[in-house]
Amino acid sequence: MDQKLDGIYQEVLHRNPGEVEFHQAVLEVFETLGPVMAKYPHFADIKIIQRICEPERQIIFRVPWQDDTGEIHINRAFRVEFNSALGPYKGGLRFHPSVYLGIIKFLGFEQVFKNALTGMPIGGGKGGSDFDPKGKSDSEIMRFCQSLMTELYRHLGEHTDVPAGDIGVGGREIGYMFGQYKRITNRYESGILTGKGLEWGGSLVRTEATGYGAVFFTQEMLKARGDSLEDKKVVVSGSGNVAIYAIEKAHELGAIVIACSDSSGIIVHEKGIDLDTVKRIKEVERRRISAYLEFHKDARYVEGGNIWDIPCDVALPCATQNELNGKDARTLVKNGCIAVAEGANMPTTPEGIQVFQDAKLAYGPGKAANAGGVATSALEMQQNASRDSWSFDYTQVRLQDIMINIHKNCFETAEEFGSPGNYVVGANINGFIRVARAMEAMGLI
Ligand code: NDP
Ligand code: 2IT
Repeated sequence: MDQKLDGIYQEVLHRNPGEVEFHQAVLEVFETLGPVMAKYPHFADIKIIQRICEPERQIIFRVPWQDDTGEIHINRAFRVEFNSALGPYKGGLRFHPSVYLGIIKFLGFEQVFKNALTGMPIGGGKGGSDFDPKGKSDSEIMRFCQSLMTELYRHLGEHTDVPAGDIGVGGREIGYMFGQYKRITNRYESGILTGKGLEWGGSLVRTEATGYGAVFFTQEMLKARGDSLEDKKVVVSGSGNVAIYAIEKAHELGAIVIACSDSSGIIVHEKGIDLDTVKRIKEVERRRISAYLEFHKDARYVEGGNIWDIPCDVALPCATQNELNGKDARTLVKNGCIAVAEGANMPTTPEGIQVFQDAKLAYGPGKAANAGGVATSALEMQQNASRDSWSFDYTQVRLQDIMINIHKNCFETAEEFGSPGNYVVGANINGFIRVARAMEAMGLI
């Protein structure tokens, strides 16, 4: 790594002790910024990198709530408003017991560059709570969301900070939070959250956008190599929002998805995952993926299995951070995998990324490959601002155009900076330069 960058990285480690995921996300970006420092030395003079690594604002608050038996619980919630050089803070809320400041900061940091890559007027932020939604009743989820919003509302605004969903936060939770915001403020401000229901300010295609976008990005990577998704065997980790719609689009484009998973185990169905079954189990009944066997006797369930052991042409990690390590990457390469696109945020460990790059397979990092979700959130904000709602087809075409553009920008930036075919370099540098230029123009902020 460039010596100046290494010094800044040491400072980041010192200022943010114990936040290992944040360190990992920063290091991955720094490892690609050398050529930028050489080309634009004045960015170092005005300390753009140090500023980008320090969130503009970090909010941590208590969320007390009562379960159905009347017992009181206390959770901790976060909103890290990372960078607003390009627009209001934008990024999801995650409810998962593993959430702590280091996770939210890694996600917020990634979000800054991802949002810049979309070319849309959105800054970067992220939030969430260590609340575990698993096994909770609807009323418990509602009371938790209401309690969280009772503090969060004062930090939001269509021109200030606009959250959305992430792990454990979908349409149901966004509804409860929007209702509480409206009640507290006595204002119907559609623009303060995205991922809303279609009847009350949501956008068509937002639910599908991250998964669809990741597959559009895969299609572009394959196209650049004279290939396509037609008849490709695909493996998708997870079975949540991103995974489900990645499976849907992959099937639409002629691929066959043979496996998906949740944190308990994996389902392998060689004749193709039946998506209606997955939607029913996950979106309606909120059960474990093992229930798939009740509907398809010819499928296989492996409790605690490793999905990356299943031979495939294309792998789409759509579950969580660091779910694919160096050993998994070597297995995929050995089994003939030609493309990996990250629907999840930072799912591949640094060692895994190195294996993919050494093997020269098409590897699309999350910042680029999963940007379709937040981009469609920005389309929802546009519709809200103009009190309009667009058709499914029109919105999907906008999403696809955005993904084609992100791919093109990453591809060309990688070539310009001497690493052809390296989408990590392309995404990091392209996103970084957009944010850095805006910060430079705005003076010392
Ligand atoms: P969901 O909560 O809908 O689904 C998450 C899925 O990942 C579930 O199947 C879950 O299984 C699995 N999972 C979560 N944690 C683990 C773990 N520790 N080990 C194994 N599996 C796990 O979330 P999303 O689909 O929305 O998010 C998935 C990923 O995509 C995340 O990385 C998120 O940050 C990223 N992302 C999401 C966007 C969005 O628009 N929703 C946009 C861009 C990125 P289980 O139910 O067993 O926990
Ligand atoms: O990681 C992400 O990009 C998201 N969870 C979606 C953020 C958003 O504001 O739509």
